[in-house]
Amino acid sequence: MDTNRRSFLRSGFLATAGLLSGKALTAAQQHTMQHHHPGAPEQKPAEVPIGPPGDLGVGVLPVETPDLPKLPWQMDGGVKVFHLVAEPVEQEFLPGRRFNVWGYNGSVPGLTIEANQGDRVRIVLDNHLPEPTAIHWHGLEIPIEMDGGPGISQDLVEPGGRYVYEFTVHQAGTFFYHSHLPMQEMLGQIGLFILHPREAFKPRVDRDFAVVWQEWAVLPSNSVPNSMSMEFNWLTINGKSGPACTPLLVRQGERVRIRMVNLGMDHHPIHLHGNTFFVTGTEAGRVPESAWRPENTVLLGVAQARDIEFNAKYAGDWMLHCHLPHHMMNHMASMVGPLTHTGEGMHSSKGMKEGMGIMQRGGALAEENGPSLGRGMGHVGDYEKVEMNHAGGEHAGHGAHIAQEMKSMPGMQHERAKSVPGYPQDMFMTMDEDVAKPETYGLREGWTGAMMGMMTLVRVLPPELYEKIRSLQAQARSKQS
Ligand SMILES: [Cu+2]
Repeated sequence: MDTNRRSFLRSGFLATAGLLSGKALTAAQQHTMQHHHPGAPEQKPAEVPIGPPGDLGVGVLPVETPDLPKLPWQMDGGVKVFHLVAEPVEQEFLPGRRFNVWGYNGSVPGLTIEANQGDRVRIVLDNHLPEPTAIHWHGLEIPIEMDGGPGISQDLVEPGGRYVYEFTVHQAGTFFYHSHLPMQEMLGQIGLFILHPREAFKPRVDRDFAVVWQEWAVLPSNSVPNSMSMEFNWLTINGKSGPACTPLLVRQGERVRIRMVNLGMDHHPIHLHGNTFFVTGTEAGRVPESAWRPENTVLLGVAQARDIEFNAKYAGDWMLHCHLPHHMMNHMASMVGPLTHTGEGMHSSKGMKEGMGIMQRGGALAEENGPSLGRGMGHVGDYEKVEMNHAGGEHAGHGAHIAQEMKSMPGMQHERAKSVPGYPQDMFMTMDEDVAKPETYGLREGWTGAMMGMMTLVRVLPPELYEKIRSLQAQARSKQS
C-alpha cells in the first residue's frame, strides 16, 4: 500500500477500513462468526490477514500467526469492535488426531486480536461454554472494572451470557487474553492480543511472527485433556503439534521477530538452531536495546511473552523448539512405549498399540487396562524400573513385543543392541505426506521424523525457493476459493 492511501485511511476513514476488513473474511470465518454450536465440530478458518495494512502505524507490519487466524473487527464510531465466543472446540493437533478442547470462535488458541497503541477497543464476550467464565487481559493497563478477575472486578459470565469489555490500549507489545479460571486455561482458553506501536520499533523487522505454546495431558483412548494431570503428552504451537506446525517462512537477509507466549504448567526453554537472537520484548513490552544480550535459547516462563529478533543471514531449515526432551515428542505413551514389565507385582505395562489407544478389549479406563496404560495411573502398582524402555532379554515379559516393534524400524537392528542396557530408546517415525503443504516444499525427505511435539521450523529461504513457495501458496489459495 502506498503512503498516500495509508495516510488517507489513517486520517478519519477507519470506518471504511472496518467495513473492508469485514469483506475480507473468508466464507469459513463468516461461518464461524455466525454459527456457534457448542460441542459441534467447527471447520477452522483459513488464515487471512484482517484489516487493511493502512490501519497500522508507520513502518508497522501485520503480525503473522501460522495455523491461527485473526479475529475480525468492525468499527463503531471510533471504537474497534471484536466479538469473542468462548466455546468447546474440536481441534486436530495432528492429521487424524482430534481433541475436544475449549477455545474461542472455533479455534484453540483463540483467534488473534490485533490492534494499535491508542485504539479504543470493545470486546463482546459471548459465553457458549457449559459453565461460567470471564476473560482477563493479561498485562494491559486498563481500569479495574475491565480486568476480568471473576469475583474481584466482575461477576462470572453465566452460560449463554454476554459481557462487554471496553477500554483504551496505550501500550505496545505482545499481550494475551485468557479465561481466569485455571482449569479452563488448561483446556485451551487463551489467545494472542498483539498491540502495534504507532511507529515501528528500530531496527525495523521484515517479518513479525507470533506463536502460542501449549501443553495437554490426554489419556489413551481419550480426546479430552485431563486438566488436573501434570503428565503432558501432547504439545502444540498455535494449536498444532509438530510436524503439523506450519513452518515460518523467511527470505534470506530479512530481519525477523518471533513473539512467543506460554500458558501452561511448564516453563519452556525455546531454542533456535543456527542463529543468534536478542530478546527485544517481554510480556510488558519493548526491552531497551541497551539491555539486549545474545542468546539462542530463551526460557519462556508460564504467563510470559518473549519477543526475539535476529537477522536471517543463513539459508537453512532451522528448528525452533522447546528443548525439554519430553516436549520434543508426541504422546509419550506410544512413542516410548508404556513401562515394560519383568516380573511380579501389579502389571503396569501393555504394548505399543494399547499405548496408542488401540485397545484389544475393554476401554482405556477398564479394570483390566486402566492401571496398565496410564502415566500417572497405576504407576505405584509396580516396582520401580531402572530402565523404562528396556527391551527385556530373558525376563522381558510384556516389554518384549514393544521392543520387537521398535526394533523393526529402520536402523534399529544393530548387533550391539544385545549388550547395551537401555536399548531401545528412540524412534523415528516419518509422516511427510500427511503434513505436506506449500510451506513444507523442498524439505529433506524424512524431515518429519524428528519434528514431534513443540517443534517447528524457521525456513530461511534463498530468493528462488522463497518465490517458488509463495507461488505454491497462491495456487493453493486460489484452489480453495
Ligand atoms: Cu517445553
